[in-house]
Parts: sequence; structure tokens; C-alpha cells
Amino acid sequence: MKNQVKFNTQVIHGGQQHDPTTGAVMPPIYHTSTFAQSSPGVHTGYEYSRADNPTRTALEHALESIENGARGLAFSSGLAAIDCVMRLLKTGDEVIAMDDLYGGTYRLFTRFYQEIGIKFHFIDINDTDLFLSKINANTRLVWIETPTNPLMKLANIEAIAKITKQHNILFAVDNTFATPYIQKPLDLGADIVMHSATKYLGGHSDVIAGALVIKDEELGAKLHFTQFATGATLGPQECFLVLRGIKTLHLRVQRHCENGIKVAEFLENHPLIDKVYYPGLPSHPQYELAQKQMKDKFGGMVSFTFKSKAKEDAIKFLEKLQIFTLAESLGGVESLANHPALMTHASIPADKRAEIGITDDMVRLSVGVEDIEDLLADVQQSLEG
Ligand code: P1T
Repeated sequence: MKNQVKFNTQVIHGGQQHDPTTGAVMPPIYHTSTFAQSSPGVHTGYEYSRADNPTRTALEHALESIENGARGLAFSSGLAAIDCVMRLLKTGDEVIAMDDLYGGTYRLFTRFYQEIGIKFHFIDINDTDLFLSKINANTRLVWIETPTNPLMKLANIEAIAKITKQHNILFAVDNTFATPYIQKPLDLGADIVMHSATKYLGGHSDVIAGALVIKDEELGAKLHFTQFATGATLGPQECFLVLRGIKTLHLRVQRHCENGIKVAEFLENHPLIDKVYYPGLPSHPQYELAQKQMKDKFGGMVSFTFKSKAKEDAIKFLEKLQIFTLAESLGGVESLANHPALMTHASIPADKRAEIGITDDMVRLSVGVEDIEDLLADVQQSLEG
């Protein structure tokens, strides 16, 4: 079952089957490293869990279903998933990436892949002339987040896909912030979707996991081989947790969206707050694109800065929160708050952060699914108390 049912049905049933041996409705957690063979090389399709494991297969089929791809792969972290894509490249290849990315992605690109001779162009990809000017015969990959972490910038997936197709360049979208409940990059022309499944897919802040979903079967097989050969697979227990998370993705993200916009509006109307970064606000510079691409669902991530521009105000706010927890990460049922410059994006050099606008007075909220009145009261008491 892939495309013939709608999304809320896909998250629960997509790619799933009852356990063939017992009829178990939920997939068993196959805690086994290896599988018996009746004769050398004769087996059930499973040989060794680094190659494939039935619980991982169940998760991977669910990923294929919700992102509408040919091949899903589950990794030991989001960064392991990104790393697997990067291993397609060789020295001399070039990558065009958005200028705002999760700090760990930027670190992987600049501290590992740049050092082995891959060239990165971190640009405002919405500037089409600039984007086109960076494409040359060595360009292999375009890598974007939309919305970005933490500035909530959008990129027009469909427009970028047209260009990458023309130039035969791979196009990967980190869909962690939006989730397929909001947007499906493969349907808009991307080749690869990536997730930090640690976030909304898992949804409960109890697992580190990553995912790739690939549109093309052949490329999917190549990435599966890379994963098998390098080993960053997700264990069966974690696969089960992410799969369980996916079954309520639509319910959770719907509430994240409802609460997210209310928190964004509250902040925008607050006298102490300067800018609010949220694609569902008409003040967002790409509000029109957000309405179209995100289908009027804007997610639970909100960033903001203070009129005072004072780092101390951001820190004071974060220390006072009572329901929001000050912690890295996002996308769990509980609300979290983060200081990008000191926490999640500290691996980006200060001058680069300043250049793209990650200021020291910036706070990023992952708005959870608690009662909105309690969340707003918490934000208010931390701002005014
Ligand atoms: O943490 P990991 O599962 O390896 O995923 C990395 C990653 C990739 N892409 C995006 C957009 C992300 O937000 C992350 C992880 N981000 C955080 C931990 C954070 O608090 O922003």
C-alpha cells in the first residue's frame, strides 16, 4: 500500500504487514544480529542485520510510503544519513548548499568533506542568478533545508528541482522541520529526502535516528550499499520507536502547527520582541511560498530576537522558562527552547553566524503539543517576570 490511500492512513498502514509467522499486528523487534541459512548463501532474504533487519525493513517501508519514494533507509542518526549521501561524492566535486543549515550539517560539510577536497558554495539559493552562477561541470549536489534551522528561511523546492534536473545535479532536501505532513519534496522534484528522525518522525525525544528516502530505485540501491558497507544502520529497538512515532505523526504535527502559529503571533505582538521567524506569519518574507509549498501548515518551530538585541535578555528568558525545557533538539511532544549561537549552531564560526543573521539574542522554540494557554503563559512569564 503506497499511493492509493491518503496521508493519515499511510502513516499507520503504509508499507506495513502483520508479522507473517505470528500475525502480530505491530512489528516485532527483531533483536538478532544474524539469520540462519539452510545451505551457504541460501536464506530467507535476511543474512546479517547490518545489511537488513526485519524491524528496520518495516520502518523503511513506512518511510517510503509517507515520503512517496522508491527506497527508504534508516540510519543511526540524522548526520549518518547526510554522511551517506556525501559519500557519493569525490574530491573535486562541488556542492551548492543553503547558507542556513543545522550547525552539525555545516560542521560535517566544512570539517570533513571540505578537507578532502569537495568544494562548498553556501548561498542564498533563492537568488536564482547567484545559484545559476555557482553551477559548473563539477557541481554534483544541491543540499537544502526548508524551513532552515534556525532562521526559518524557505527554498522553492519545485523551482530548484527544475534547475537541478536541467543540469543533471542531485537534489537533496532535509525535510526535518516540515515533515511529510506539511510538504513532500520528492513530489516536488527532489531526488533525496533526508530526516533527522530524532525529531518529528520519532516525536518523543527518546531516540537518535536518521532517514533517507530516495525517489529512484537505482540510486536507492547505491545508497543502501553505501550504508551496508560503512555500517551506520539503526538498531531494531530504535526502528520500532521511530515506526511507532510515525503512526501519530499527523496528529502531533497538526497540533504543533496550531500551537506554533499562536506562539509566533503572541511573540510578534509583544513589545519586547524584535523579529519573529515563522513562515506562517504574513511578515515572513516568503509567506506566499509558505502558503503554497507548506499548504497553510507551518510547523512548530519559531525563532525570535529581542528589541534590546541583548544576549543577556535571551539567556534570562531561557533560564526562566518552566514548561519549555532548555535543551538542544526539537520535534518532540514536549516544548523545548534553545539558544542557537551557544548551543545547536556553536560549531558555525561567529563571523559566519553574524553574516547570516544568527545573532546572540536569538532564541529558537520547538513548540510542543501541550495546552496552548500554558505555553503562552510560560513565554509571557519568562519575558516579563
Ligand atoms: O541529531 P541528528 O539526528 O544526527 O540530526 C542532525 C540534524 C540534521 N538536520 C536538521 C535540520 C537538524 O535539526 C538536525 C539536528 N538538530 C538538532 C539537534 C537541533 O537542535 O537543531
